[in-house]
Amino acid sequence: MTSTLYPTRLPCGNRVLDLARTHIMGILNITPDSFSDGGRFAQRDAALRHAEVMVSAGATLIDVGGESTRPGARFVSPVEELERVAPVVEALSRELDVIISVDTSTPAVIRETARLGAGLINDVRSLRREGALEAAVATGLPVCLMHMRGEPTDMQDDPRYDDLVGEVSAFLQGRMGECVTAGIAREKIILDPGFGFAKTLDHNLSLFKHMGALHALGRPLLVGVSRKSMIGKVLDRPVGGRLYGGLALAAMATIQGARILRVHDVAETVDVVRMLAAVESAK
Ligand code: 7PJ
Repeated sequence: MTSTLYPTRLPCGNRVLDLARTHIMGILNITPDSFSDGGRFAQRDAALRHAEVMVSAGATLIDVGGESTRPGARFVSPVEELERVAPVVEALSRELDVIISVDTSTPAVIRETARLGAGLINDVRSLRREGALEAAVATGLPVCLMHMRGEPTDMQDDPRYDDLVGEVSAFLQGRMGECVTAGIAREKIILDPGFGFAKTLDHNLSLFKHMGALHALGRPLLVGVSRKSMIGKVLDRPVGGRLYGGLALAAMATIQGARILRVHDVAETVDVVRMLAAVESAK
């Protein structure tokens, strides 16, 4: 697993993430229309219990999301998104020893969840929504910037690249520059290739194979492929049958130096990462 070119201690609100090793981020969807949880964790208490299970299984981060970014998902108003996410962030912050990441592009959600104890802002739109960058700066929290083109509604309309890895890298470099100019320290930025976002199957596979090139940007990588269609397409499996494919990708991402794996299946992925770490640290 690659050595780091950056400081390994990342303060996330009142907790610290140690970037010397690979961490598991458990996905907590509070979205009635989310494609793999089907809204089962819509209620705050159910969400809290699900988060507790993920933390016991070894998740060091919980990613709370109130807006589905699946292609064709319904628009969620900022008020509705905040009503879904805020009670959960507040409860997690009170009850669990975990870094709370908030999967949002919405300025009001960024500001309010930071106040309630969030430790990381995870935005699939890389803070490009009006007011989002200013809101993120105001929180002082670290941010995860992800590559995507267009919006979830149109991102899968025939995406094309002349130089996939170069374009993803240039995009992330550009967003990182905007963030630094706006007042977010470079040391607070995490980068994500954005698997499944404005990419065909071939794009996803190629980007996965070459993700190591993104280390040249000098920041930790987050990888999210859990249960995604790139697994479904290769293996011809429905969402419920993508675990082993996802674990193979989790192992490969870890070996390529990814520092955060965003997953639904926490216990299984923790075993993968621990096993790799044991071999890695052997004589
Ligand atoms: C990602 C995400 C991802 C980051 C989603 C899904 C779609 N955030 N939010 N990276 N994917 N940073 O989980 O299938 O890949 S929502």
